[in-house]
Amino acid sequence: MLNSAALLSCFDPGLGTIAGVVPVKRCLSDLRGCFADATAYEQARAAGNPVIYTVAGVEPGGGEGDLHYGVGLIRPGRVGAEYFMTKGHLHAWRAAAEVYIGLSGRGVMLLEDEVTGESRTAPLEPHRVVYVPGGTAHRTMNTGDAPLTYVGIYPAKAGHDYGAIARNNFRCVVVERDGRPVMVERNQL
Ligand code: PAN
Ligand code: ZN
Repeated sequence: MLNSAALLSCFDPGLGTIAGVVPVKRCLSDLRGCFADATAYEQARAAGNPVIYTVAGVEPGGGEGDLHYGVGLIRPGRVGAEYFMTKGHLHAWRAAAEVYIGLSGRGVMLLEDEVTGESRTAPLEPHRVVYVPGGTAHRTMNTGDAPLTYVGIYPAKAGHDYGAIARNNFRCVVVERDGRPVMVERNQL
C-alpha cells in the first residue's frame, strides 16, 4: 500500500528541516577526536558545547530496494583552522553509494577511498551533486559563513559505520588558509 507520509516530505532548504521530522543534533562534544588540532578543540569545549550540525532523516522502509534520505544543516564556524564538520562515516554495507545535493550555503566534502587511502574534496553547494561511491569514507564541512544545508540519499540497507573513523580518522583535514579551504595531510598540520 502507498503510504502518503513516506511518499512526500516537505523540507526547508534554509533551515535544513523536514516538516514533522525531529532532527538528530550533534554538538561539539560529539566530535571529540575529529579535529586534528586537539588544543583548539579543548579551548572551544571550554567555551561551550554548541550544536555543530543537525540531520533530519526519513526512513520509509528497510527493504532491499528502498532508499533513505536526510537533510543536514552544518553551522558555520571553525575549531582552530578546521571548519565545523560532520563526524563522517563509511557505510556498513560498503558497496552502498550516496548522492549529496547542495541546498544552501557553501561547503566541501572530504572523500577517502577506504582501500587506497586516496583522498579528495568536492564542493557541496546549490546546483551541485556529489556522488559518493561505495567504499568511500565521507565527511562534510561548512566552509562558508552561513549555514550549509544539503540532502543525502542512500540505500536503506547502507547502515552507518562510525567505528572505523573513530579508530583511524580521515588521513586528511580541510583547513582555512588565506580565506580558502585547503586539504592537507593530518600528520602534516
Ligand atoms: C548523511 C550523514 C549526515 C551526517 O545523511 O549522515 O551528513 O553525517 P554523519 O552521519 O557522519 O554524522 C549520510 O551520509 N548518510 O549516509
Ligand atoms: Zn553516508
